[in-house]
Amino acid sequence: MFSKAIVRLPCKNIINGLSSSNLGKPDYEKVLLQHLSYVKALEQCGLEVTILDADDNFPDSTFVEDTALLTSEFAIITNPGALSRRGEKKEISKVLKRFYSNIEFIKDPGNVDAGDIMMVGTHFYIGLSKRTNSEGAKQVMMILEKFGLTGSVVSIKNILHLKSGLSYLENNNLVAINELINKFQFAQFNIIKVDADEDYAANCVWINGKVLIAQGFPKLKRTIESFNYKTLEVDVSEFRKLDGGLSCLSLRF
Ligand code: CIR
Repeated sequence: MFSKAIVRLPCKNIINGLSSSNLGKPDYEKVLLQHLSYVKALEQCGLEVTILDADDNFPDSTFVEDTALLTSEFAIITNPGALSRRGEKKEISKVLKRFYSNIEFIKDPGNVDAGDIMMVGTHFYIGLSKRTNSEGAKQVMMILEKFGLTGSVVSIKNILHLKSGLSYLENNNLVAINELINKFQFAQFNIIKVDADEDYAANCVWINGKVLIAQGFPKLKRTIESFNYKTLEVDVSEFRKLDGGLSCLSLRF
């Protein structure tokens, strides 16, 4: 169960955020409204949400998930793979000092975006992506082991982060896109397959028994509900323009 979340208000400069999509630039007014609805949805799941100020120095800083991995006992500040996002780690470490006494750091030449890390109980799957390299994953695994947890790596190809194509909904249920369904690492899970035309919605978020899902993906929504989850739809179309999804917008702990 989670009790808290941290989000960062989107800055005006978000329109210059990194993107590999051809969906155009986000509309800042809509960005703010969608972010507000997102925070409300987190609160509906019972989380106490800390809202950080917008930071125009870092266009992608609202995608706060990438900057840290949070567990019940300790936090790992990552070393984001994109140069323009490196400075975000300093900002988030100041904030996490309020919540954690055990804080670890990923160091060069290791790179990690925590959007590449999926928690399943005491095990953490780490995606090797354009943003997370083997050295970064190795450092994460060493830290996890120090605290009695485990990690393993999964290579990904056509998505930005591991969790762009994968979400763990507890109870052994794993939502996954086609690229990931046959990975041996996930053979033990009950796979909820996402149709290719709804791939974007694979990034959904389990919070205390409810599942946040991107608005506009009825097939996956119905399937998830057939597993007895209550879903909460949130419109994140403006964040999608920057390859961002629901999980990227918060740190939950
Ligand atoms: C980036 O490219 O870093 C941002 N525009 C999107 C980050 C999305 N984060 C995530 O999937 N965890």
